[in-house]
Amino acid sequence: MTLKNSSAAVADTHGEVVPMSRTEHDRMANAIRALAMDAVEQAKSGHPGLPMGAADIATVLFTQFLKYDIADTKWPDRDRFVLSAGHGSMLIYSVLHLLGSEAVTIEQLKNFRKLGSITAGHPENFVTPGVETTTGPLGQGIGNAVGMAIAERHLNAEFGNDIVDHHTYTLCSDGDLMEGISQEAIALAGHLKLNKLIVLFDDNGISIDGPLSLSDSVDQVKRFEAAGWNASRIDGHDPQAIAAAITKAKSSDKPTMIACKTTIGYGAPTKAGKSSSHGSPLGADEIKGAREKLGWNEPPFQIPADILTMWRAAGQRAKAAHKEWDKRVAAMPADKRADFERRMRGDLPGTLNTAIRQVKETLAKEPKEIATRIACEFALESLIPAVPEMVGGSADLTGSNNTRTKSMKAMSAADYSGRFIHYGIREHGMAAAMNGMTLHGGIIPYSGTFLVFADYCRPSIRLAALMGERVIHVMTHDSIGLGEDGPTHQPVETLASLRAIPNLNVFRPCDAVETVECWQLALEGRETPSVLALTRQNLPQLRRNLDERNKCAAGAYEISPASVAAQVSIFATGSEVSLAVEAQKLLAAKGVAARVVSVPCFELFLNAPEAARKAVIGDAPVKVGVEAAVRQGWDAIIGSDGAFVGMTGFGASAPYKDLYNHFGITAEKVAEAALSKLGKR
Ligand SMILES: Cc1ncc(C[n+]2csc(CCOP(=O)(O)OP(=O)(O)O)c2C)c(N)n1
Repeated sequence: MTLKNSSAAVADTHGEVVPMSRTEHDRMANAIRALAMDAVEQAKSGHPGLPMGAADIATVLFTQFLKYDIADTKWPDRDRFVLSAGHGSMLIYSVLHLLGSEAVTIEQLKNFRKLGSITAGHPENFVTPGVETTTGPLGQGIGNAVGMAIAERHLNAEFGNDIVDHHTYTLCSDGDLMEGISQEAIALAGHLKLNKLIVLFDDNGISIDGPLSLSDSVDQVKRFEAAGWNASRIDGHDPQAIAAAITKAKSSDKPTMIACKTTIGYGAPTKAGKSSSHGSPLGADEIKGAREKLGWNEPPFQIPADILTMWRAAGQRAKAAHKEWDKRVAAMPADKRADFERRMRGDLPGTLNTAIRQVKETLAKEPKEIATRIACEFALESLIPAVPEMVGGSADLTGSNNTRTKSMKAMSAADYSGRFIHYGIREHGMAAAMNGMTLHGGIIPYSGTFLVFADYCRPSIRLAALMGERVIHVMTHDSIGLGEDGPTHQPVETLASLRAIPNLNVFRPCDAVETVECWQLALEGRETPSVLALTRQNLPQLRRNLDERNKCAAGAYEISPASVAAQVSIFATGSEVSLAVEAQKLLAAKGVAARVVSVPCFELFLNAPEAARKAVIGDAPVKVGVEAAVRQGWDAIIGSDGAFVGMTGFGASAPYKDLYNHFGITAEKVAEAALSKLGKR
């Protein structure tokens, strides 16, 4: 593509690039600037600086490059655009409106940041059609974009160029690149040579506190190059330079970062280039001055018809490509097509239930005394062939997490078809990339790390929960039961802190059968992320009879009934369930009838109808909770007068059986706690 001097370019409705004058480009970009400053002014809050500064980049990208059909924002082969700097949300809302989004109307822009509008303070993918992911916590967007680019390459390897062949673009600010997560994301993308990933860095040198020189002196171009990227610096207000850099990036064999030098708040007479334009309304006088400077004479929220026409044409530019793609999908072999479409819808294959049943049958025939992490691998041996969209991984703990089955090939730059990702020691980058893969569609990602490192993933897990994304985190070594590695590695508060996240299912299975049931629930949790907390140490198989029902689906159930009316109910999770069953025997020997309830998932249990919950909690006068973790959260089950056997502080380094004795988490102590509540001690 060659551009005439002093002209930019815009695509016609057939997707071809035709010359556009610089004046036309400027007016199109100014439409974004005007909408952003007017909407922020009307809302009396928001961030005008970024949209005004990055308007030229967005105009070039959306009018010349983005393969996008505004009429079908879910088209699977569209290019993805991630506004990593979510505070600049008015950029994406303005663009969606200008492109012709039916949802993002001018009324919505006028209601920016108001209750019930689809133009929230930060972009939310579950609220605004056309927004690919929820951003705002800086650095998450670039992490998601890496996941989307991984998903694209993986599905391309499976379904071919005709069906999956698109780019992922992300606009990042200084803040995105200062966040630690960006390093993990960049390093992973460079290593995997994700050449269809293009980062547009809004290099304006300004953050909230003032000039970046207050806190940063990184050479971002060198940094990206060191991570295996192409990187260059351009004038972010020169449409030709932007177009040339993107064109070059598209033919690169590496991911590309384009540092676009921009002026924050471009056009504002006194605030441009200053942090004062970052995050507050410009004010009436400044806006008046900006209109004059930009030569924009329209009243607020009005776009001249010719500019709107050009923008609307850009919204249609990939329509023909979309139609061609539809034809290619229609021509696919029926089974391949059905598989592709099923995966993109997020439906599970019918083979899943067969696989689950097989695993349960095997376990009923040959019970296994194994750690739940080993049970996980055992389940995965059947699940991986049955559910082709599962893509696993580990943050450098593959052998400990047991997330890789024997047949799984590693994904690499040389072969993206591999279904196991060596994420490296990058838990946060892993969790953000998994969110991106799920958002892309066609993949169910699962991870591996130690439970205690959930904290390193937490911001991304929280966003997965907010967005309602099916990502599955396998987190092993889930208590003091990991033993000698000691308190740095022994989670005590982690389960409680994860349970505090709304819409996150935290599973802690007690044996091999519960492990496969929890896997099934995690896979079926279409709009809910899951954590599977698994043990390092072996556990007996308590569930010995084949039961086709998924008992864990209730969140809690009676695993060992009392022989007569129970005086004591013992509630436990994971490794402590077998200990509770031992305590039940000790109590029986003392003439006290107890029942044991396994609680593999608090969230499912606490969300169950009240009658079901009451039935499981039962009416035994004494309730005891057992979990090798802190009590927080348990009162919802055992009540504030219930007894709790668990941890009150950090663990220690020793063989695990010694630790259970040392911290008093034993069958004897559980029995003692029950007897004491009964007044028998
Ligand atoms: C993780 C995280 N920390 C802090 C913030 C609050 N915050 C919003 S924007 C911003 C930095 C603004 O600088 P920059 O990223 O360069 O954006 P620009 O000023 O160019 O709009 C900060 C600290 C955030 N959104 N996310």
